[in-house]
Amino acid sequence: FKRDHHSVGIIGAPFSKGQPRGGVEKGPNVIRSAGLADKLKAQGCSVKDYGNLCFEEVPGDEPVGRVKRPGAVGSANQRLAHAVYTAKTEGHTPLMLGGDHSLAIGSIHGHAAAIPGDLSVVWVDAHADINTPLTTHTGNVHGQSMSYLIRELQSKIPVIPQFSWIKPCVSAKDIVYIGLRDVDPEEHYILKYLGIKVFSMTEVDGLGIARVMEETCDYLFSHVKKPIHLSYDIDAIDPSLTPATGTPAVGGLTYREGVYITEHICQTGLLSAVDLVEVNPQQGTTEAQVQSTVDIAVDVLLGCFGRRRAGNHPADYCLPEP
Ligand code: 6HN
Ligand code: MN
Ligand code: MN
Ligand code: MN
Repeated sequence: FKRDHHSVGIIGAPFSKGQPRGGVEKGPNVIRSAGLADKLKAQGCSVKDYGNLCFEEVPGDEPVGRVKRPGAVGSANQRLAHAVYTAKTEGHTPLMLGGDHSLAIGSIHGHAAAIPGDLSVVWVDAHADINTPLTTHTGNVHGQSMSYLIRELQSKIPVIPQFSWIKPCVSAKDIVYIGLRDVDPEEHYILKYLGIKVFSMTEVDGLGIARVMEETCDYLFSHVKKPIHLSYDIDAIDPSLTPATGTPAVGGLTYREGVYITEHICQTGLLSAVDLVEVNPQQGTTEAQVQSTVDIAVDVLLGCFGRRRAGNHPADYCLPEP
């Protein structure tokens, strides 16, 4: 059992153009305002906040095929990849606060570039986000992120000039999905075709979250233990708890399951970078809905970085003497 002390490198990515709804660019600031950095420090982490990235306007950003906003999505992710690479190289565990889930392209790309070997990806989401530019129905890149990163899928990806900097850097066998329940037919085919490991909500129901996490780690660690990239879409949690998100799907993870995933991954000692995406304060209908979504996002992140529900104390704590 390892208890590692992370130095967390927070990177705000206020980007929304991987999908059509405004508001998700406010995610980084609402999550910070809930006290994330102080809470991480209180549980023994060091924190470096790199602030929010600035993303440029891309004029005349016409679709390429079905893919919407390729210029904005391409350049934002290229910038993010550099920021994650820098944070990782400076010795921090990058924590990317989105923004929409198209940002996983840059985050995973920058992470992969900063480590010597391959990484593994744990993707916690209601959705698989694995449409190719040719299978997508919506054209939204947040539903396609993984397709650009998986080596085995590249023969199916047409050229998009704005994405030409992306080098596929993840093997299909190094990916585990948890929480799926809203998967397009073409995505379902891709998951089977590539033999990707999936724990949908059916497996969470059947096995329980403890076995799901045990099997996730057995699967990922069966060869070499690779650093883990955790990409956590807040819509993995049930929308009764986290309603302030753009593409809610009924029948999601409970609070306890959502936090258990992070506690378990933390204790592997292999967590190497984290994304927390799709918190959209404008999608909540009441202030309480927004607060609940943000508070749960913070608890998920505290779980990633050492918080345990059994209680916590500093390693150097001494009982006061009478
Ligand atoms: N997300 N499968 C749908 C699409 O547009 O391709 C939904 C994607 C949701 C993406 O939640 O990050
Ligand atoms: Mn997603
Ligand atoms: Mn590498
Ligand atoms: Mn999702």
